[in-house]
Amino acid sequence: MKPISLTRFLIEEQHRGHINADLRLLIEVVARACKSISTAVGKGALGGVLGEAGTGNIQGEAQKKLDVLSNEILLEANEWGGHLAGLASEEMDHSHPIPNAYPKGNYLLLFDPLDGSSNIDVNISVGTIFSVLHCPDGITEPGDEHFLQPGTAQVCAGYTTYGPSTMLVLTIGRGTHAFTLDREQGSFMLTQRDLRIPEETKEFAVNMSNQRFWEAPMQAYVGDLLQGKEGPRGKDFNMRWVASMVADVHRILTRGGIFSYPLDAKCRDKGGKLRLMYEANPMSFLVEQAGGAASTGRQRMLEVQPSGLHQRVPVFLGSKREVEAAVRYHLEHDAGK
Ligand code: FBP
Repeated sequence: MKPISLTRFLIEEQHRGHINADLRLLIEVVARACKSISTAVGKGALGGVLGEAGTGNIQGEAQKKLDVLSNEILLEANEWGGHLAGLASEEMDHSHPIPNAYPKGNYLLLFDPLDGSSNIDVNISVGTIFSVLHCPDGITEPGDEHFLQPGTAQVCAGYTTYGPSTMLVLTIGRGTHAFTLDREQGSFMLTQRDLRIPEETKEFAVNMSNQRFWEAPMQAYVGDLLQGKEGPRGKDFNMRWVASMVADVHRILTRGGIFSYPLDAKCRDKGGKLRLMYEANPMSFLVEQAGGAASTGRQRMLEVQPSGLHQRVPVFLGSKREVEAAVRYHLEHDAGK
């Protein structure tokens, strides 16, 4: 059967009453912005978009030119459409209310405009991650505090990965679906409906160079993985680490595995490395909708009550049984077992 377009997929979901016209339009606008980012990324050095921008963000990170360009593309595309009350981005200190010149809507959009920044200049897959929330009733000028809703409040989440092909992976709370960009037609086409993550896995993804900084339960968990079938886990595990969360999570949504960025002595004072609102929460919604699990190591990720727009958290997500195993090591350690 010929794949259907993202537009048709969303219109059919609207006809079934699963989304309204505003959310459908919002998703279409984000997808269109990602097509522009895909074009810019694809040009690489020929487009003059590689390298540092010479500016920094609130995370204290040096911004890449593509971080800034992707942020501008998403801002410009989403400001005037009339379906948003406000936006928030990894690259902006505070939330961005919709200018009064434009009509306002009932949704809030959060995004990491260019995930995997350390891989931009070396031509490895990067991506865009986004999350959609309702704007609280009666609020027309949302501030940062109105975005601080738990992951369970998300009405939509997705990411676009800019790799050998450009793919958009999306959930509106009814499964997780993958679309591939048909560059000739300029349309995202549905290529995998209802992705399912295998519950068991033999593949883990973590930055092993941080091992000496990990907590004891994480040391024990990975130590047992590395012992393979001679060890307490009774099976051999393979390791992968792309250092672009979108690419590592896409592999897991496609063939299973566990992704983790645990708490370690280097990022303890910040609460973790990865950001809750526009990295961990959208990825956790996508993973759970594909039959996987997502945790901080001690709590279901989607139930974390946010306290800040750029809050960081430890992340464990992927194959259900494996995430449960990693959590068990942490909870048993905390219980002094
Ligand atoms: P940003 O690039 O958006 O800042 O994201 C952080 C990130 O690059 C993730 O995509 C990735 O999983 C992780 O950091 C890589 O961390 P490390 O450099 O420690 O391997």
